[in-house]
Amino acid sequence: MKTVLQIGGFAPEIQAQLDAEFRCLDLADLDREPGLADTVSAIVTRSNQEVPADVVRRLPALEIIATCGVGYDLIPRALAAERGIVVANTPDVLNAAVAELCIGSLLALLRRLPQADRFVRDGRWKTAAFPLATSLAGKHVGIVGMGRIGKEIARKLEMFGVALAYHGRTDQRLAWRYEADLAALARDCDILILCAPGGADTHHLVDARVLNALGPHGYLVNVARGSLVDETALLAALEAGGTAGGIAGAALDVFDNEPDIDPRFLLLDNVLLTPHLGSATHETRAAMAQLMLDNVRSWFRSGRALTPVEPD
Ligand code: 8YV
Repeated sequence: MKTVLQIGGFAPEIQAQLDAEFRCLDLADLDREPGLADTVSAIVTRSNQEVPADVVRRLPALEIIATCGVGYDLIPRALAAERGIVVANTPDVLNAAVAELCIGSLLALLRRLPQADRFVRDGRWKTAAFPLATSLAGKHVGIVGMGRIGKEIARKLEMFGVALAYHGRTDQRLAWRYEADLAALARDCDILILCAPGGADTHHLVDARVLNALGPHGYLVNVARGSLVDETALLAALEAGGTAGGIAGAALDVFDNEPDIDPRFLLLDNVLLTPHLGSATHETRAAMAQLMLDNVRSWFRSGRALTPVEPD
């Protein structure tokens, strides 16, 4: 029976399969009995859990790191590549769920649905009309990161009668306009949606310059990683709101230092805050965990993972 180091928890039905097929250890087991580290041939984890490089270095027999999630920014991939350790994620099975969360949050932000719900619950409808909001139809939407999830969002957004453009590392020659300059894209659009991978290459991709280009009538949606945005600049832009140097609002599903987000966000009425819900549906998380399991099984059976992360 292969030995697997588990970093992070899984639903009971997935844990039962792991326990039935592998000897599952956690980091406390390694600390308690260091010799066990030599037996570990796989790590199973979640995209929001860090896989520390020093843990990987303690595992001489490690062959695969399989994460439940599409993001792999918390996995030491350079070290894994040096050691010939394959990294496998769970792409595609969560595209629809993240796209739904993105568009649902965007609509809630533009039409101010949380505020409208509170308006009714507080009885204010009896004496006043809720203020007019902003339509999505006819707006110019810029998508940052036209990968699998970005394409799913674009395809769904086309039904809302928007003009789409995108920014990313390369022009993929798609039906939508490519903009190589992110600030130029921000300047040209009403809504900027972030769905690029996290990591060093995208750290603070959206900074004060990009936010200023988006402008006081612009909206930001982040369903990617908090690290894509300079949060100090974002807070300043949100606090300025519809005035010079500000942005009109943001829908944020990801943050620096989750779940201990900057308390300044809690004081803002022009922000929709969600707790990293992108893939958080029963169906999607079951499919992700199953694919993570199948990656490990496939590796041990055939020496190939089903969905390895392609080298940069
Ligand atoms: C969460 C995600 O990480 O897939 C990703 O990269 O950000 C989300 O799915 C979730 O915790 C994955 O288990």
